[in-house]
Amino acid sequence: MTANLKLYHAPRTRSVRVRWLLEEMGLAHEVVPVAFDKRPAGDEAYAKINPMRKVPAFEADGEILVESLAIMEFIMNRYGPTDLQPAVDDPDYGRYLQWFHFGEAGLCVGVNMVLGHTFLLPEKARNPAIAAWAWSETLKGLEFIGNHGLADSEYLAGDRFTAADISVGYMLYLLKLIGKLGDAPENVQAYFKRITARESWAVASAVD
Ligand SMILES: N[C@@H](CCC(=O)N[C@@H](CS)C(=O)NCC(=O)O)C(=O)O
Repeated sequence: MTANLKLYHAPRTRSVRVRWLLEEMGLAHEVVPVAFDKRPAGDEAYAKINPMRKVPAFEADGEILVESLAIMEFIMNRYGPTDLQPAVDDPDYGRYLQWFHFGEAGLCVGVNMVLGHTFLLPEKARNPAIAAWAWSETLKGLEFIGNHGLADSEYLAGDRFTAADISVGYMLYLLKLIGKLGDAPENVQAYFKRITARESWAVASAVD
């Protein structure tokens, strides 16, 4: 029986990751728009889906999940197998897992603090020292990607596109949106162009 899959989505947010994965896997799904012009996201009805009123949320045959990377793992394990996720006995499994999580865990603190202290907080609440520290943490992450993740391969987990590229690729997209990707190492910028040349990206990143 076909699964009933719903992605609660707002353009430019982390739900882009899940949309990108669903497109890559060719899984039929419904996209439910969540208002993101004010915070928290969505309305009171959406609070029943995600009590934190953040995006993404995902519904699979009535079961609801939040956290973009957990949702991706759930989809790949339940509706795979897929080449987007190397198997545990694949030599690239370890590096895949590392970069998959690095996209959120490793990069999130720096990028979120840059966002907060450069754009999101009211001007009076922004702290230049925190913004500078957060940017240096973000640059450290970008250099790690450039010097290690992409040192000997076109993709983070080796010679093929995987969900690790979706995970990290979203953070690069966020940096691009705030005008900061131009400060990333050149091979990281070239990598971003490479992964966003895929057809699946055009659908995942659509803003209307
Ligand atoms: N770690 C979570 C982060 C979710 C998150 O913070 N989403 C942002 C959009 S990218 C959001 O909904 N922010 C609205 C808010 O914080 O009120 C994930 O990966 O899903």
